[in-house]
Amino acid sequence: MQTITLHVKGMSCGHCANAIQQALTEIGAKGQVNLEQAVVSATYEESKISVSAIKEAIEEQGYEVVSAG
Ligand SMILES: [Cu+2]
Repeated sequence: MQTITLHVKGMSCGHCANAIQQALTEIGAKGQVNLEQAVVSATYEESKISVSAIKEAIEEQGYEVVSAG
């Protein structure tokens, strides 16, 4: 398992956090959102999911991933 920290623009409330967490669950990752820091921690299996898939899942919900690492 691998965990990455993504800085995400546009998250403002619990609805945003839920939308992102659910989108990550749908691709088989586990997301944890920190609204104050505008950070999403994603835990995933490297052999199954790519970082770009994680970014895409977040951006499809309407948020901007400004950095991932
Ligand atoms: Cu919101």
